[in-house]
Amino acid sequence: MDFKSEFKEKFKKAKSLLFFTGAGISAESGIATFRGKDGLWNKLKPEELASFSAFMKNPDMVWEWYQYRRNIVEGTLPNSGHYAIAELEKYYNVDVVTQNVDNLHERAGSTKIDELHGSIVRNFCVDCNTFYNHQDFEFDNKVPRCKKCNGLIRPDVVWFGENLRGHAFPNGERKAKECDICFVVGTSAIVYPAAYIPITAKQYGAYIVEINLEPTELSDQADYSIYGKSGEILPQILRLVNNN
Ligand code: BV8
Ligand code: ZN
Repeated sequence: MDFKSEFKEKFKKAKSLLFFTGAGISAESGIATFRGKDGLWNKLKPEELASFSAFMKNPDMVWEWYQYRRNIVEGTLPNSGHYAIAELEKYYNVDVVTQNVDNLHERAGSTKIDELHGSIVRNFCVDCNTFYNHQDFEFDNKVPRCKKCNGLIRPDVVWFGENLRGHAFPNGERKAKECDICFVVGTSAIVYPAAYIPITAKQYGAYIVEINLEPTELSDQADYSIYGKSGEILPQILRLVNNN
């Protein structure tokens, strides 16, 4: 693939890269996206599953949906897009700010990751906040109870209507202000406040490169939109380093 010379110039001079990723970067690993044609949410509305009220109304149903997704995630591997981002750490300061909860960036070897929407591999008790991982007990399709207080255990993901937890979002904003190039990979860029990340990067002078199959809400903010599969495009961007 021949990239436009303006991008090649910026890429050569850059010191700090930010990768803002969404479900599309994991599509080639076999994990369905949310809003695509076979999207996870086509069948059910997000509010029916990814919200605290849905969980409290029907904990077993929401737990079972996450178990289903956990099993898919456990059966998949990072793809060449995740690995290319991890490999770029050898040549640049690379930060990953992801909306994904599938842990694939970490499994591909990226070392600086902010998970804006949490992670499907962690769980915690809604009453006493005790954390539980897979190793702690055998998960089945019924919502588990906390060993300490018998409270309901939920996945450590951010649901609709919930504030983002921890330092992920402030960290992501700080990195957006400092990066030279912000790659926006595989996201429809409609979920907020996550979608503010590339907008902040743009406001602070970063060069915005969108990698997606099609135009998105963010496309008019992008300096360069590269259409295609991220699993094919990112390794070609990595190869630019060796040609520099
Ligand atoms: C909150 C975790 C404060 C659970 C998810 C403005 C400001 C603040 C809030 C809002 C606002 N406007 C609206 C809101 C409310 C809401 C929101 O954003 N709603 C949207 C739908 C309009 N936001 C919230 O509720 C957030 N909390 O704001 O707190 C607050 C508090 C109280 C009351 C009000 C506000 C919390 C949002 C977090 C929700 N949790 N996930 C779980 O995963 O189960 S969101 C979910 O969507 C996932 O995290 C996912 O990552 C995220 C974004 O989706 P994408 O990753 O972009 O995936 P999608 O399928 O949409 O797109 C995939 C893309 O990839 C496509 O473009 C496709 O073309 C492309 N693609 C496919 N294959 C490939 C590819 N590209 C390249 N290569 C390929 N091979
Ligand atoms: Zn508890």
